[in-house]
Amino acid sequence: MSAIVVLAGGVGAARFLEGVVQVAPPATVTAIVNTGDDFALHGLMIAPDLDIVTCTLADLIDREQGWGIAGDTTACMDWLGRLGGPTWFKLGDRDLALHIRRTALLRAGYRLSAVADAFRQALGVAVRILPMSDDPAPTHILTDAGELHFEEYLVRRRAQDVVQGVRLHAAGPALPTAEVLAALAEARLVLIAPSNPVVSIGPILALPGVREALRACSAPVIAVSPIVGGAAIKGPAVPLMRAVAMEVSALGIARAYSDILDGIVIDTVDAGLAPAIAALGLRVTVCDTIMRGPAEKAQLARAALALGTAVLEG
Ligand code: FO1
Repeated sequence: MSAIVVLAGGVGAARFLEGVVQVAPPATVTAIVNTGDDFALHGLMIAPDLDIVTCTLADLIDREQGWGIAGDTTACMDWLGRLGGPTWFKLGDRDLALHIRRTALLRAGYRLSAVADAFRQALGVAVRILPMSDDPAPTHILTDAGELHFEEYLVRRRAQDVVQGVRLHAAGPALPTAEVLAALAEARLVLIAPSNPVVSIGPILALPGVREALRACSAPVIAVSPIVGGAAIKGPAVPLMRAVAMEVSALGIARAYSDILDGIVIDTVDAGLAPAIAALGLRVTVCDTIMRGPAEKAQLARAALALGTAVLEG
């Protein structure tokens, strides 16, 4: 049974989870991971956020990039390019093994949830890793250059296009898995990682029943703001938040989640926003939220857990 459930995107969430597993037994932690970034390339099923979370917790990640496998080689990618294949999304040789194996298992009829569980076990990760859905749920970005898959917008076109809107679950209706809904119902604490609220957490919350499950669950729901001093710690949160009329601040994050949230952890540079957040009826912890190394990751996780305990104690 899971004590702590973390809603997770990619790099920021993976780093936060590294903190959570320092302050809580890893086997009591469940990550519900965004699959809106998933896409097919070279005929392979790529699941960036699942792989980033799994490989970070397995201590295999390329720490400089935050994605890909440390020390990976590029022989296959070099040859794919030579043969006229797309090379804009860098897939190392070892990384490719994940996509080849995932594709084979999915084609053999396994659910994405079963594949994610097999991978985390094979790589020695004790945290339970749940894809938010087994259904395709791609995130599309509406831009002045047309409608693009999120990875095309972010990586291929380097987030240069003017964002006009965001289309979640662009392939049609997607459902949360039974495991996701059960984890939320059984949670003792739900944490929303410092991930992009629009394209990382947004796709999870937009699944039918998830917001309702979070409102109904007895566990405190605590977010960590990914916006510090009006800027994103990483990635294109600013244009994406603006495109969906979200204020780019820790207050904007609190407002976006206010129907499901009990408390939020914000950075010391945003201390001035605490009274306005408290006025929404939320508890606020103000602390350093920049995760420079293991100690800061643990400190941030501890702050989120302590806020959850404070909410429970009233
Ligand atoms: N991000 C990039 O900016 N460029 C890449 O070539 C790239 C390759 C890649 C391969 C595997 C993987 O799991 C992630 C990868 N990412 C790459 C990261 C990814 O595009 C995003 O950071 C996430 O989707 C956002 O969470």
